Amino acid sequence: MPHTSFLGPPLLLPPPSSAANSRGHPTAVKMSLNQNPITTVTNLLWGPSLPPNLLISTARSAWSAAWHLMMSQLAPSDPAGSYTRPTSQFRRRTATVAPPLHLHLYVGLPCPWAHRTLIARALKGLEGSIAVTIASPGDDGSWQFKDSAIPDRDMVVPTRDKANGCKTLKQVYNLRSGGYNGRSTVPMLWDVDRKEVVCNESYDIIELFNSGLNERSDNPGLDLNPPPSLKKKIDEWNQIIYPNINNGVYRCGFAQSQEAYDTAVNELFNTLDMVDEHLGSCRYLCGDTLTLADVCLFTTLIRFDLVYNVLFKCTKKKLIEYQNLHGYMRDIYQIPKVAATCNLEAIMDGYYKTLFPLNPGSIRPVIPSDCEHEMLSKPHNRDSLSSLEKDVEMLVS
Ligand SMILES: N[C@@H](CCC(=O)N[C@@H](CS)C(=O)NCC(=O)O)C(=O)O
Repeated sequence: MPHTSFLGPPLLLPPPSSAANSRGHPTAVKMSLNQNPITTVTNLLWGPSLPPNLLISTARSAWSAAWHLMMSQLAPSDPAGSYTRPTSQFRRRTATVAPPLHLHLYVGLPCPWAHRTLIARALKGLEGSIAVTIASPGDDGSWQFKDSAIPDRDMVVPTRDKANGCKTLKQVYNLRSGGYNGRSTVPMLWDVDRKEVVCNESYDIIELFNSGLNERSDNPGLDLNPPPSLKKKIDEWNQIIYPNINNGVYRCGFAQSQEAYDTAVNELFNTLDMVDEHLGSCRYLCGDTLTLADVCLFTTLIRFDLVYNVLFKCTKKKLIEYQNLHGYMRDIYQIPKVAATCNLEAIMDGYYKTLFPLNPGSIRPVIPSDCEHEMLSKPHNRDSLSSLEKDVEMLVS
């Protein structure tokens, strides 16, 4: 009895009128089994009278084994089943080395890490000096390039590879001298002249965009990482938010054991509760000034009710139930140029249609009403929490 949700009612529940055949198995089961390719095979192997429970337990074991195999490739885990994110291979920790002259940014719209770089690029006014190629998720989850069918002037949309003319991101990584065997992830910052990966770690890239390219920036006065006292606060927030929220939602969604999920989900919601309370008296995480820590938190929040709440089982609360966090998210969404970096449709498609082990039917749910642009554009009334107006003016300039 207990497996009714796995293969669905036609296989499992004979209609009340079904009669038993000569061997005592319900004839209705045999008829509905014949409509299903799996059961056609089982009929051939074992005859029409295979007990449904055996079919179900076989399918369940096979799916479970396949699921663990697919998950181990999608999301490496430790022996306890907790997701362990692979480290980025190309870091750029030092701002003392002069950045290459011609930089090109590769991103994908569903990716929260890549989204950070699009926001920092927009706020710093680097669009004119750093071109961007927007990859699309392929069926196998790897990044590919194709122009969007529907060009949208107000919104970032997928593009062909504008720097190298490649078909896939893997091909771009392989253009570097020495090739590449690691994961081809976005964001990736590319040195156009040397044909080399500069960096594929989002935080390093946003730090560089913030302070390393001011002579090429249209908004050099904006500092999202101001020293000295705020830098310490920013680091402190990042150390709380990265493991528990940014990566925390992935630790929920990619957990491969109940214990791993329970730990991740508790840490996620305890941290959200704490940040929500903090934002009741502060406009941004570090006070009146928008910082890199806010950019990093925002890209997870904007995906929360859209994707993580359902697909990653972050179900204890929806973000809309957090009054301060939701207002804070709307506040950042409404900063000029930020909304154009949030392609909500592409975000939903990217998660629901490509994370096969989590959503094998690839059905994309309807957009939740609290995530629509109209809702995100509603007044946030958080200006009153801000004692300094100058930073906000700087963002709008
Ligand atoms: N630590 C990296 C994480 C980047 C990352 O995981 N990107 C994902 C998309 S959200 C990716 O490109 N995955 C492709 C793969 O693993 O093959 C960062 O923050 O930049």
